[in-house]
Amino acid sequence: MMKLYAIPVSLYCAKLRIVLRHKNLTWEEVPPPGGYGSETYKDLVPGGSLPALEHDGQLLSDSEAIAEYLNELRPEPDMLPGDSLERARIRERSRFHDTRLEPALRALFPMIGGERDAEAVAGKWSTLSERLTQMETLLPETTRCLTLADCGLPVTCLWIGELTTHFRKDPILSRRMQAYLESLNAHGAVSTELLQYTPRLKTWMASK
Ligand SMILES: N[C@@H](CCC(=O)N[C@@H](CS)C(=O)NCC(=O)O)C(=O)O
Repeated sequence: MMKLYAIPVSLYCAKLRIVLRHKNLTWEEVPPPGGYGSETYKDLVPGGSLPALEHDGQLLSDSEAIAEYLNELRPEPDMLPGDSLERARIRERSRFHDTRLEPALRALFPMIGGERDAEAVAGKWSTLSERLTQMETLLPETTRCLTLADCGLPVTCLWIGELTTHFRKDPILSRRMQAYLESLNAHGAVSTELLQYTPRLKTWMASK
């Protein structure tokens, strides 16, 4: 059986659980040996990042590489459909999420709980809001099916909603984005993940 090295609250691990469920694959989820950031885990995954996937004696890291691997391993339902341009658009959107939007959200994590530098939060919040607007321009008009680009966004936006309350900000998820998220939530793989992830996020926030 496939082994997914993951921690419950990791956004990129949540992204892969959505792919795995949508593909109807079974997997065993285990914490990184020796703990998050440990040398023992780095012996397995030199970069030390989560998630990583062990399959057929091979170890793969990076959620995007793993997601594309799973899509080829189990071709149906195809999560990277269409002609070359459509597939490039899906990759473009997915990478924008991973390299621009999610890091802008992550930049706020050190500011959760404790003493708050309002000016620093405002700066990071404004960058996040800008990234979200940019992400919106990449969304397709219609959602024919769940694609690889749709698996990171739901949990990232769940975090954005949570941090909106935490930092007492005005909502930044536009109507268009909310409607898009609703259409994603119609997929069982997404709604199941959100259902299971939400209490983990609340517990993590409460611990800060
Ligand atoms: N681009 C990577 C990013 C993964 C990532 O940043 N994971 C976090 C946990 S959510 C992590 O492992 N951070 C610690 C590190 O990179 O050393 C991916 O998609 O897998």
